[in-house]
Amino acid sequence: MLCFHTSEQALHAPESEFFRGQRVPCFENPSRARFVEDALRAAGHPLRPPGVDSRAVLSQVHAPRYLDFLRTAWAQWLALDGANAAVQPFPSVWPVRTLRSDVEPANFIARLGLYSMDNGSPLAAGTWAAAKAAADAAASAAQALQAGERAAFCATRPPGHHAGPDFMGGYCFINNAAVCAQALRHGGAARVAVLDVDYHHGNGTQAIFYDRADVLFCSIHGDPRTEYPFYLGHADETGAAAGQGFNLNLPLPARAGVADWFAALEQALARIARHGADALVVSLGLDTFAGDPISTFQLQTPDFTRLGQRLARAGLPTAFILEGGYAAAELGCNAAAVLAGFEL
Ligand code: SP5
Ligand code: ZN
Repeated sequence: MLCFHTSEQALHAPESEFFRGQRVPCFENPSRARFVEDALRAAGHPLRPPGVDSRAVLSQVHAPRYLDFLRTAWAQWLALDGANAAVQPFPSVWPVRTLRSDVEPANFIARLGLYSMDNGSPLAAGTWAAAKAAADAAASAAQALQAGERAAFCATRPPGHHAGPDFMGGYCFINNAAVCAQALRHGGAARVAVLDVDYHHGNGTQAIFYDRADVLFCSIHGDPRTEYPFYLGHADETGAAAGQGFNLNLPLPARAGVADWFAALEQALARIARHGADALVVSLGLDTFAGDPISTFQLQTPDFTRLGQRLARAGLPTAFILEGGYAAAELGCNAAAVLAGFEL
């Protein structure tokens, strides 16, 4: 399968995140992509850098002032104090209900909070370069499908599905799956489906397409009553305005078993078939793996082969975008298992 990778991914090297008040090493780190690249290469898949500039598509899925902030955030941070080069900033204040988000504060940390949903996604010197390269790969995957490829895989990071129209969070900055779906629409696909199988609900992707009927969003994830991102992903979120009926959430309880997970997959694929999509974008989180350190589902490596096989049976041009998955050493063989199943 045609695979895209980016050397820029290594430039986004977040050091730590907070867990129960303590700093712990960031689960989302450059080794993840290296494990995936190595496994794909070993399995004989071609790995290429992206050839498409996603710039025109980015402003169709994200707010211009958010993109301006992300692109210049590190320079703004350094402008405060040259010593900040050695420090990765976190937000500490957010415009929640009753507070205003229309006025950009002059204070950098306040701006960082305005454009963040959590304090779990540290900015690094190369965050913009890495996120933009991953978005370019997503746009390149869309172009490959339009040129007649059956499928393409983006072995990229940082992930994207928590990034909303104007905010980062959940290790995500630019919504790569949304970029891919929008690029497919731009390139002539009348209807696109996004299937999000990451352990966590793809709140950003849902928000970006919530009032649209042309892009169907389906997600299987841990119940937000107990699992991140907590504030979106319930079954009663079915879309708004023209998008009413074009959002399907299939939350499963924490620790749900493999049979329940594949039953939810059948429900999602039935809805996708009814959509009459011209192309499928898979937000491929591999944090449903039993060995994942921050998640509770039970999938084993052979289940990822079964997933790939089932997705191939949907019969659609398919772009896979890597999202989460934090058992880094097993990430490569699990990703390769999906591709092997798809090509069986
Ligand atoms: C793309 C993606 O998968 N983002 C997930 C972001 C999750 N961030 C919150 C992590 C909370 C860690 N909880 C650890 C529980 C260990 N038992
Ligand atoms: Zn996840």
